[in-house]
Amino acid sequence: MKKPTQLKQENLALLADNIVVPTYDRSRVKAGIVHVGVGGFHRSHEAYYTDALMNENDALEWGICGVGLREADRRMRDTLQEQDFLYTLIVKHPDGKVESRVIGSIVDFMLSVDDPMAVIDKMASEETKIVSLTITEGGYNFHPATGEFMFDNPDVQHDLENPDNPKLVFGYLTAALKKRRAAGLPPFTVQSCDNVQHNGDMTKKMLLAFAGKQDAELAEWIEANVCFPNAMVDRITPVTSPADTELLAADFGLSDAWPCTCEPFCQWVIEDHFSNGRPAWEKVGAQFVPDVTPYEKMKIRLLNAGHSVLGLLGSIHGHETIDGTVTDPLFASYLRAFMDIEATPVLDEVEGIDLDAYKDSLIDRFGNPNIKDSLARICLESSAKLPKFLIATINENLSTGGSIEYATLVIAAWCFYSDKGLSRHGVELDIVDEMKDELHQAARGTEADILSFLRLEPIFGDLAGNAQFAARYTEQVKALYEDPNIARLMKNILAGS
Ligand code: CS2
Repeated sequence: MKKPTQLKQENLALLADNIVVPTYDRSRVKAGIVHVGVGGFHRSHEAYYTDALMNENDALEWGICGVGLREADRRMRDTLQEQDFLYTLIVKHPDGKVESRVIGSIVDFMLSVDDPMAVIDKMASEETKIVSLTITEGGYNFHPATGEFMFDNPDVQHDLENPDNPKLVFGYLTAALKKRRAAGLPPFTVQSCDNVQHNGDMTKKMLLAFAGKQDAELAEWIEANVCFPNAMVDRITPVTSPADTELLAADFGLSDAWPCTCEPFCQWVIEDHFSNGRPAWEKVGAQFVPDVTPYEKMKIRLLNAGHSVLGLLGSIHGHETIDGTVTDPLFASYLRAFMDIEATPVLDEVEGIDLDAYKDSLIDRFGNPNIKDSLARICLESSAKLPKFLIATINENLSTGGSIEYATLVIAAWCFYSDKGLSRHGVELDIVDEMKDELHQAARGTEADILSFLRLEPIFGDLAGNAQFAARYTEQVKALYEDPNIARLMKNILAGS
């Protein structure tokens, strides 16, 4: 095999014809966007849309400066820096077709752990018009059950005491907005791209809580002047595997140390509400709407919850990937029944969207055999995800008298998973969760107190006190602990409805 070409700006012209490359002059790109949290999701989504826009229109003022707030972001920064901030997006179709395009919209990357003031100054500079975020559900620091900002987080205490050297995003946004205000500059838009319902409103609420503790007047100014558009973002993006790097080298003659793989489907629905201008993302497929609520609820309660249903039940059964799980007919039927019987009745109507077609499309997307999305990725940080993805649906069904069977088994499975950390075959599961220890402790108490897991109030609120839920949960947990044959329990539920 010919030695693959190293991904670098100077080599773009040498790349094979089967790779799409940026056609704009990257040396003229200005970073109008500062993005916090450059992971797979940002690279397959916002950075992709922005690159497409720059390729088609001359929108060169909308380049992206990546920011990493954690030491763990160093590897991404170093890798991208080595490649002139270029990377390859590998789009894998269900029929085996693979499209590769080099994305050029990221033009810089800063690590706050190296120089916090430099990041604050960058956000505060006139060139910056938008600060966008993919900081994961847990990054918003809201109490899962009450939705309030958690001031008892030690990092928050640190940030309140060290406004020039913060750790969390709210410290950075506050310091940068303060500088802009003092300099007479218009504020930037704060644009969340995470799977949090009303992600803009939530970001605003959290930022105002934090900023208000530091400077009440500044908080008032933020409230009156900064826009926080809500948005629904969607593209399945598995963790990059060594096979992706090898595929690029073998089939495209390209050496990229950290490409990004994703499905062909891509959707971004945004409320058109910006403080300081925005890219014309609608020219490359984004939808601007007055109210994103019905779209985001539909996505979070069907796609993300559906992932968690497959992730937790599938892990115990011994499946490893989403496609492997959803092509198992029992899991596909269970997922569909969960979506139809429990999730759909508590959704709002989405004008112009056929929910049945949407659910069919989800099953197809999950089944894409070339997207090897691991159940470990899906179950990652379940404590930050399930309250909004699944527990909200349970609570709504409890209050309307709807079915709770399907979702309750997922909670019972989560207890077993957190307690034992094993599949039904005794294979160890790779659990990554900020609350892993608390989850494990609570789940371990199950044999002595069957509702022990549910007593994790920040996650479950007062579900343990709901007699109907507690009764169903008790039966399912007992059955699962007696025999972790999750398929048998799933079949029983399906047979009962
Ligand atoms: C997944 C999401 O990890 C999860 O919770 O459901 O990462 C999902 O793949 C994306 O939201 C798709 O848009």
